[in-house]
Amino acid sequence: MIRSLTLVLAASMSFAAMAQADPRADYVEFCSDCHDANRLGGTGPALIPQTLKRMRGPKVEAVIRDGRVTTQMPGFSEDLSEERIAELATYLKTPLEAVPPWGEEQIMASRVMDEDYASVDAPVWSSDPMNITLAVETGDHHVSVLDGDTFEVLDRFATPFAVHGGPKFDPNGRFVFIMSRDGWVQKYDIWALKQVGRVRAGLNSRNIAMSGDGKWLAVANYLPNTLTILSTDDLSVAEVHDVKGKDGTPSRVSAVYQAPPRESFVLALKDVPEIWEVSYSKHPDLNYFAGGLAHDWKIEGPVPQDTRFPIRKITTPDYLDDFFFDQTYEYVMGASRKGEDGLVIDLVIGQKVADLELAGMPHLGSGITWQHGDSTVMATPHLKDATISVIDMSTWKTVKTIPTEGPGFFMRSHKNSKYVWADVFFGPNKDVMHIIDKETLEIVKSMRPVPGATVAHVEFTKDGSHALVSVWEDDGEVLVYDAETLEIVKRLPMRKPSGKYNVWNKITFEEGTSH
Ligand code: DHE
Repeated sequence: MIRSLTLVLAASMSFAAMAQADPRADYVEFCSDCHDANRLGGTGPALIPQTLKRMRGPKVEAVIRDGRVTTQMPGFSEDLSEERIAELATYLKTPLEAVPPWGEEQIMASRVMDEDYASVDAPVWSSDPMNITLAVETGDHHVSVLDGDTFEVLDRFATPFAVHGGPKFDPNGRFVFIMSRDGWVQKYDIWALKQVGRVRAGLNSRNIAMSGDGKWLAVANYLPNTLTILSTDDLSVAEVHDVKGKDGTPSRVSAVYQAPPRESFVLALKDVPEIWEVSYSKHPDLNYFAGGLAHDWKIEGPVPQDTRFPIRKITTPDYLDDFFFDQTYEYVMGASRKGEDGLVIDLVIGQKVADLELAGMPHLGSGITWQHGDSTVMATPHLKDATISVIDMSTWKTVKTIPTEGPGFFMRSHKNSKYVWADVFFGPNKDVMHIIDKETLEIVKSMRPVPGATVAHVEFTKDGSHALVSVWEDDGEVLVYDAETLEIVKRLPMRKPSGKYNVWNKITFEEGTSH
């Protein structure tokens, strides 16, 4: 009798424990209202490994337990035991069993154009339109619009959750497009200081690129494996390309860049050793091509005249995740996946033309160029190595390896400045900003403006007279430096400011800025 009672009790206890840790049921009960039944995001962000594995600061368990300050995410410590929280976190980090279709129909259904937006004939402010600078504040998902002369904040608007990569301006510098990791693209009118609309171009996206003519915005997606091309006018879908390598292997798109002289977008692919070039040239027989070569454009479908965006697929000797272009956009420098070296592809002939000595996982996307003696040099930080590589772009040889106080993320300069600014993003010296002399290629100063705080990413004003530096903390600030004396002249409090983007430097492809 006692034995059978014990068995019944044990069985019911283990049943209770199992019932307690049913993460799918917990997800439906506690998360799905805000994060969507499919975990793809609603008023809250998508809860999928692609997003969560990058989560810095508090771990997923801690956010479920305690919530997130300054957001609408509450804590669930009173509803869920530690065990259930841990199981729920594991469930959220599990890949989706199936990715729902996200093609033209779904993208168009997500589009919201603001009804209260009205176009204006001139800016509603009196600042220099070419010296406007945007500061992305990732702490509470806002962008501050700064007057680049007075550093007055003209507007502060909400962005989609978790903006990544540089916002892209149209060629007139009036409209700006901002992308979030959940694939939302926001269009904002700087003249009117108003959002124009939003559309979800992908489910998990990497970055965006603006066509040289300002008509198209390309969105690189991880989920699904697509490249979405939007009309910049009304955010409508122009085309969604399924991305599959020459042998049919589907691939995520690591990044998309614009190559204005070639009238094309260039894509870095994650899962196939190929570079893609997607033309937005309207030439009727597609014969126009900067290098005069059109024979290997792959036209999908039988009618070239109707194919707005023909694709050219170039096989590469290695997987290339990250790119840097020379000023002519003929040569693309790529970092190899192994992080041991790199190579140069000539886009005209579609062939590798040089190897690069680039150990330490270079972050080529933040590379910059400047004139050094008779040649142009390109400098890139490394994500895994406390060095900056300086490469001569005529010989592709590394002319200098500059030791730093830790691996860095971003670099910036300006043609009117004699210095390059390079952060130390990782490690104990993340509060250091190095100042490098562009002529001697030596570090001439290492600044620690806020000891212990991450100090990263620099942008210059239009004339290069001031440099804006992020104190990349929740209670952070943007420090405005006199770029000559290296003294702080103004401090602008901000919520975890990340990148800053000056209209003029971006639309003119200023040599000291990464594109
Ligand atoms: Fe970025 C730009 C890739 C992690 C902040 N980042 C870019 C670009 C690429 C890229 C390809 C250039 C796109 C553009 O601007 O159009 N970033 C990657 C990664 O592969 C990596 C290492 C890992 C990942 O999960 O994506 C990565 N990036 C980060 C971060 O952790 C950062 C520091 C914080 C964040 O917000 O996610 C970060 N990345 C940025 C910023 C830019 C950027 C601020 C724009 C720099 C600029 O000046 O243009």
